[in-house]
Amino acid sequence: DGPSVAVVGVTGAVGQEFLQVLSDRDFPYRSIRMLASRRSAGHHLSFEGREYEIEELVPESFDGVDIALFSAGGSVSRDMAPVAVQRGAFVVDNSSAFRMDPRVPLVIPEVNPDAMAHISLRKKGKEGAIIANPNCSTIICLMAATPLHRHAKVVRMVVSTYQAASGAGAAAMEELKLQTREVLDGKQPTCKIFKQQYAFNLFSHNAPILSNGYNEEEMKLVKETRKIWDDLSVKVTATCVRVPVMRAHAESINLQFEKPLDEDTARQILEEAAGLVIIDDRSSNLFPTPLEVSNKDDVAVGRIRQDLSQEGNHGLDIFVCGDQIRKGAALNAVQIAEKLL
Ligand code: 11C
Repeated sequence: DGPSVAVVGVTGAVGQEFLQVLSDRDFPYRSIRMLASRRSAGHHLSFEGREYEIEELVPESFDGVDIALFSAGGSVSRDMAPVAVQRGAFVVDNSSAFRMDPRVPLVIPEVNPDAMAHISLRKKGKEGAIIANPNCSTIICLMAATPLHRHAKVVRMVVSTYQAASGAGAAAMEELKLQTREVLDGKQPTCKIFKQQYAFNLFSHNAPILSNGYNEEEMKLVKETRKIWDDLSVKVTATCVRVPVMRAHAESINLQFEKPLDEDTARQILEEAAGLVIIDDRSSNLFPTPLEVSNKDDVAVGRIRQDLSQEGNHGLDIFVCGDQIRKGAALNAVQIAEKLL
């Protein structure tokens, strides 16, 4: 008899993936509540051979719930996660609402599990707690950068992302499909989610631009990396781009290290790291692709090479791909929930 679980935002792309991952990993739940907005309430869905009615998310939804997996956007999290905690639930929150709150651990289980070591179902009092899931770009980046950082200490990291439609939700994925058909049929593409043509194009990430010229997605990479590595001195800069790919992000990462690190040692470190797969076949020019990692748990790493612009083996370039909905969101959250057990 495992914990009682609630999935908040069950009709969304990540909500649906929560269910898939819970099932794939045989997560030992006692009961499960399917929660969404009023619009979806009353609809039915089947999961692991049972029919469930989707319930409207209200404060009482959390009575008796041990673990609530949230992916219904920042404002729902801001409103309802504290309510869930007050009613005794541990919230694993996929939104950005609490990530930078110093009281809230921001966790990638392969990277910084100790940040949530003090929180567990067995030690639960009357109130629960919030644990934040990092942004997908940060998770995918740090899965590969962290093992190298542990070895040679990253002093500066330059990230360029190629981000999939899924990061903007199920409606953006539908828009990409629709636009692709429309453009091939010679029609004007429908632009509802994004302001500009997405199919057969790419553009700077759609997150709001801040006064420093970075967009919010880029600043998440900067701030979340510092928090997860518990290192305020690490220098991070990023350029985030939306590309017409369905569900996996790619990232080019340039690393500068305090200590020398040669590419053979780096490859060996990455081969041994949990949650990574190496695709680095120079002779056939085969490296990670978003399609290769789609619907897979592992983040793929390739193009592992010395950065020739840095003296004395102090720099490396790598290219990573990871499924945005899975390791970038649902899988990471379920792994956090497993740690709570
Ligand atoms: C994207 N990472 O790929 C974004 C979406 O802070 O959880 C998720 C934003 C977040 O567009």
